[in-house]
Amino acid sequence: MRKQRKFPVPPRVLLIVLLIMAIQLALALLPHLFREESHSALAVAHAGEKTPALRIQRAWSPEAPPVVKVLAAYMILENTGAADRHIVRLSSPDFDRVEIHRMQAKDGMMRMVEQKSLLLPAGRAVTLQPGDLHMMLIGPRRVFRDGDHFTITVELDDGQRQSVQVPVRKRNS
Ligand SMILES: [Cu+2]
Repeated sequence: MRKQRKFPVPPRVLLIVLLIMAIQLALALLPHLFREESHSALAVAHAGEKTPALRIQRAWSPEAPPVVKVLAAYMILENTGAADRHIVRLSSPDFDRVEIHRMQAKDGMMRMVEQKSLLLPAGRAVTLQPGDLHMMLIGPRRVFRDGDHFTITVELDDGQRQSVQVPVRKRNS
């Protein structure tokens, strides 16, 4: 009679059974952990909807001749939240690219410098206006006339997104 016969189950089989049980336990727990994570992400998104930290006002874009392939947009961006935010991305279905530029004097010349990330201080308003900060709209996908609108989506560093309808107006109206 061999020694192993004394065990009701051979040790190797017992080990495999334990391993299967451990894997089953891990599989049962893992989706639960992921679910917890997605729940909290959802809560953040809802909180953001209820209290949007960004208020956009007085948006407009000066009408330009159809040959002009770069337009500008101006507006007031107010951060009504308690935390500083940055604009990290701009997009529009009506343009190839949207950037934020600042007019800066260099060597006696005014130049436009792209702002990769624009700070919106907590509780403050940042004004985009001619000769200063502005949105640069590159590659319009159609011609915009006085009275037309286009959409720009602003994305903040906390993931909050806000779209603004920008009316096109004659420059001196
Ligand atoms: Cu510019």
